[in-house]
Amino acid sequence: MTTAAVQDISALADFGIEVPSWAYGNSGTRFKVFTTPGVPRTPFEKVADAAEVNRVTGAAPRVSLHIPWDKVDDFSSLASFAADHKVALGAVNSNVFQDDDYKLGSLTNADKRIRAKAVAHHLECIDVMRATGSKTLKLWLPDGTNYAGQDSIRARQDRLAESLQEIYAGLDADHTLLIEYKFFEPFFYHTDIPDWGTSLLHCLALGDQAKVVLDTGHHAPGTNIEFIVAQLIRQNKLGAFDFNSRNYADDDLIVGAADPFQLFRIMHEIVSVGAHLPTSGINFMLDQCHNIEPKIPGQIRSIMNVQEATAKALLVDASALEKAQIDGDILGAHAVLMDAYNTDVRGLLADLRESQGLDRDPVAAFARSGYMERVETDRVGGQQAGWGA
Ligand code: PSV
Ligand code: MN
Repeated sequence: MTTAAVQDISALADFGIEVPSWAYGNSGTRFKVFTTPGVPRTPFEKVADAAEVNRVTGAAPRVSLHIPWDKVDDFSSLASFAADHKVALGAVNSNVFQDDDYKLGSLTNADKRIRAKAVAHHLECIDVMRATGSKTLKLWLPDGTNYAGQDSIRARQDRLAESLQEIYAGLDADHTLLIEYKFFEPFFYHTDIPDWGTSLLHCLALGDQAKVVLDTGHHAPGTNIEFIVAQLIRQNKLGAFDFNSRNYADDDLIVGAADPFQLFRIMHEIVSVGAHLPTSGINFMLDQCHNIEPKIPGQIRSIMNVQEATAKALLVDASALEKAQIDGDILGAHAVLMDAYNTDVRGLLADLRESQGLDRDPVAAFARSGYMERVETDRVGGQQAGWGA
């Protein structure tokens, strides 16, 4: 069993999780996007909602933006609005998946004009970073083909490498380029960055400022994600997480909902090398949508799920585990992990929150605040934000 000596989860006080602006807008599937009273109509209102999540959890200090969904006339005023609400603007996500020009690809397109347009979009995102103070550009490449022979897989990799170099050359010295991967969708025969290996190869070719972002929903069923985490950390190439849950495909459900044990195993790899500490530079982000559940409470629950998995990982008795591993004590080693996983950490986390001057129960604190009732009354008229706007 875990002992009092190792029940120290205080490192969580400095563990921040970045939230996505798009989680607060309406979302759905290709079958239906449901509307919800009180949903933000502007990037400012999205930031205000995200700030509520930080207010009650004390653990969501930044908001990721998606361009052009979060385009505003004056990004520095969005940054000051965020600061007034005690949050900062985080990673800037590019978007090359909603323009007719990109039907046959963006950074990989055979047409030089379209490639240049996709590169220019990323340079525009870098300008947004300069205006908002963000240090991170995040690129998910939707490019791929639907039919064998449709385009040359090799030529597309060459064009991608060239386009990425142009984007990388536009970064400032303190910027990071995060390259995400996803095994399928929106195309179904081949994807140009389908896996962590391809992402890593491009990052290695680019240089130190390029790192891999691991979206937990972007793997085939049964993939051992914690293995990928360990590999990328060994190479100092794990730049960030997009946390969410998947049951079937890229479901974007609440992190830790589908498989809390997997989340614990991932956080164990992180904690075992101290990568949960701010010095690691790894950006722990959510990339989720809340199609049917209330959005702000959905985000609060997500933060709490990551905190619970991380707290359990912090409770792993590292020396007992190492001894059992070296001794070849298979069941003993496994038991050390399971003891930590099976510990109820909710009381410890509530104590930690109290010591930070927060409510012990962020969900109840938000419900009591009256914020939701207020925005439902105030936010009438205008166009509600949605995934894609
Ligand atoms: C793609 O599925 C992705 O994971 C990328 O991070 C996008 O930018 C994001 O989802 C949009 O929700
Ligand atoms: Mn993602």
